[in-house]
Amino acid sequence: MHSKATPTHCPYCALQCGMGLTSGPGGVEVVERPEFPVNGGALCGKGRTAPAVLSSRVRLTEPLIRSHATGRLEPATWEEAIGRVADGLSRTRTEHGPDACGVFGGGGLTNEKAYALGKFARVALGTSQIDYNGRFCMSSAAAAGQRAFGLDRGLPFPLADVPRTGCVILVGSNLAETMPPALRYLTELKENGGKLIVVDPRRTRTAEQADLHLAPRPGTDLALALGLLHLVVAEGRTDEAFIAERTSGWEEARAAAMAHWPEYVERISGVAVPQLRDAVEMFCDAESAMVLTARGPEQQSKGTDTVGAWINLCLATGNAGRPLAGYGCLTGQGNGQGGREHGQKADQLPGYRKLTDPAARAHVAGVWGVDPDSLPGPGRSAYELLDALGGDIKSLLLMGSNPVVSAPRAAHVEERLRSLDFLAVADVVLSETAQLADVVLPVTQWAEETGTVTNLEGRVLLRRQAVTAPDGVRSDLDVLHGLAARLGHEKGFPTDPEEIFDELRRASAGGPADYSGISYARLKEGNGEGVFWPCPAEDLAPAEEEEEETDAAHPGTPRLFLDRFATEDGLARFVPVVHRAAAEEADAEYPVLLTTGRVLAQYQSGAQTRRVDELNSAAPGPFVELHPRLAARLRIEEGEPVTVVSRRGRAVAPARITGAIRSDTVFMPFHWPGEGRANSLTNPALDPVSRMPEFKVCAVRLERE
Ligand SMILES: Nc1nc2c(c(=O)[nH]1)N[C@H]1C(S)=C(S)[C@@H](COP(=O)(O)OP(=O)(O)OC[C@H]3O[C@@H](n4cnc5c(=O)[nH]c(N)nc54)[C@H](O)[C@@H]3O)O[C@H]1N2
Ligand SMILES: Nc1nc2c(c(=O)[nH]1)N[C@H]1C(S)=C(S)[C@@H](COP(=O)(O)OP(=O)(O)OC[C@H]3O[C@@H](n4cnc5c(=O)[nH]c(N)nc54)[C@H](O)[C@@H]3O)O[C@H]1N2
Ligand code: SF4
Ligand SMILES: [Mo]
Repeated sequence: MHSKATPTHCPYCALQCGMGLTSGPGGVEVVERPEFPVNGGALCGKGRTAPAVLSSRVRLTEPLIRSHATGRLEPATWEEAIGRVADGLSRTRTEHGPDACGVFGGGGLTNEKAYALGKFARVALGTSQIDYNGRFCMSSAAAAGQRAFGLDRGLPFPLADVPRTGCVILVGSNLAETMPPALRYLTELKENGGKLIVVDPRRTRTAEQADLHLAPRPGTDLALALGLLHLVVAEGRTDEAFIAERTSGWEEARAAAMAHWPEYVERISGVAVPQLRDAVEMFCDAESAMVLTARGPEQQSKGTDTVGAWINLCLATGNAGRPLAGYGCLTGQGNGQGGREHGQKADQLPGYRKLTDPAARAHVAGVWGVDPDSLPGPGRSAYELLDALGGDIKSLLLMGSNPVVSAPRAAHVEERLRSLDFLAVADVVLSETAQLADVVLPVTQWAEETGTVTNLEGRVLLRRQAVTAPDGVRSDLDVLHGLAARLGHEKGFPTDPEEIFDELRRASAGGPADYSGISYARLKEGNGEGVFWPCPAEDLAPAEEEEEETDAAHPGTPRLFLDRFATEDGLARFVPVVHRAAAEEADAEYPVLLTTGRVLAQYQSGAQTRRVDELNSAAPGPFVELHPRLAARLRIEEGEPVTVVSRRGRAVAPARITGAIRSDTVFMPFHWPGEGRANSLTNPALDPVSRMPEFKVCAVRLERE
């Protein structure tokens, strides 16, 4: 790497690619950081162009307050803005009680911010009503991982293990577009003679790499996984020794799977029986194998059971709890992993502790210096919280999300946001959600501040400040500090990220996601390759002893479950699951299935990437991807605007006709607001366990403009 460059990490996805930043006359430049192991210097176009969003031309540089006189957002001082937010929240609290204040966070926030936000909600506001956008992301995989293994860490092994296994089933991940530098792990897998199976209703750039591509109807992965398990049993390819020694609950799970005959699964999923057999053969012939899931199977109203079925397949074949084998989830957002561990989730305290566990409450309350009984109980999940705005939630503080674009049934969510007594949004840019706010707080972003993030492997990384923020912006930590002070909490909300991290270490000590042995000093060591949690400290008592700690320190845990699973008895739990239909199926009125997802050059709600010229040229707007047969039947031509109608609303976007999608399904990316907003259509049907909305399947009809 360039000697003057600061080593840091990309602002966007969970791969958290290492990059270097230099500041020169031409502005901030990205240089390669080949020594960082996860991406080895490679970056996608989003990461390469990320400095464009640092520019004052596209971002917020002063607080805004909605004027009573004009109804418009007008520039204000920080003093006024923080005062207005504190007043808005306190008024709600006085008039309607603390639970009338809502807080909504994001999986892109650093560990320090996520921790401070959770503490702010529970201690400074005293509200139970906090959740975050990660609920829309990997919550089903997290719930299934907890249920089966007793612990949720997206990948229980480093990505570097992937090329060394024998077979990978990649379910509903388009990582060639969503984590391009990670594609090299699959390329190496194939070079090493390993097999790749991709399960996706579309023949994506990722699916093109596969030895076998299974293209199920959206929403039928549960049947598919059960059908594969049925065949594994029928063909005598279970690993009985592993099942006996390392698992519990097999008889019930086996019986449930046996009801899923291959022919029945073919009828439900559209995947032909010979393909099911080929998949089982590839998977079972391999000495070791992995199943990796992403949003395809997870963002369903049965996502938890679906991931559970894929885990059962791993367990039944002995592909878990040993090297180069296992189930993993490819988490999505920059701090998607850490963001779900430290307390911005409705039911959770730092260190992945449960809010309902008396011992956890006592421990964290001790660190926070409050009475355990003063901590509220669990609140609502993300969609339920958004749906309650204007009902019993009257004010909302939102940090790190843009639900006007990204929430399911977005027109309804937008209407709920508008119905609030008071909305405050902290953001880098004037997002579609910030545009609705009473107060907008302009904050610093990635390269302008230091903080830790935990990537999809469970690797805790230090993302360092590399440039100075423009005048007029403050960090999210400053915002929380200022608000807490006005709400009567002068202490407990420091602005220095390292100070917060040291508190987080203590709060997480002894919990499932134990960070107590990790320090900023340690994260700076070597190539900055980070430390995998859990990483307990031998003795954390004097928190300042980091320097000397290094020698005897716990090495961190790159690979989980090798000796035992994290359940009470150490055994992995099979869960008996059976197929069920999507919340909405195609019918005469809405005969086509809609699925949604991403394109390479845009990120999420697009709030950041839609402000980068190069990315807009590559991906200028929404589209409706449909098969030539469907297009011919409806007489839709390439590029022609198509109206897509669901029970929630309508959206219009140009047709993109391709043989790479099933003919009963259309696909829309969700990165844009306005008339092409995919989330005007999506179904907020929730998974009963994870409360994940069904982004990946709903019923629609297409109309020509
Ligand atoms: N370019 C880009 N990269 C990103 C992001 C981004 O917005 N843009 N976001 C980041 C985040 S937060 C996340 S969560 C990840 C998401 O990463 P991915 O999960 O890879 O992304 P998606 O495009 O949402 O969905 C993946 C695939 O699921 C398929 N799919 C749809 N329905 C089904 C189904 O019913 N079953 C199966 N098996 N597959 C289905 C879609 O066709 C799609 O190809 O990406 C991260 N990286
Ligand atoms: N139809 C459909 N909808 C989906 C999905 C799908 O597949 N299909 N996927 C879902 C998934 S997986 C996800 S993760 C969500 C994501 O959807 P969103 O939650 O909307 O995600 P972002 O667009 O990343 O929003 C982050 C916001 O925070 C701002 N921001 C960035 N950094 C900071 C910071 O440090 N502090 C503060 N205060 N703000 C910051 C950004 O500018 C942006 O406005 O979308 C979900 N919605
Ligand atoms: S793959 Fe993800 S982390 Fe890497 S450069 Fe692209 S957006 Fe950034
Ligand atoms: Mo996500």
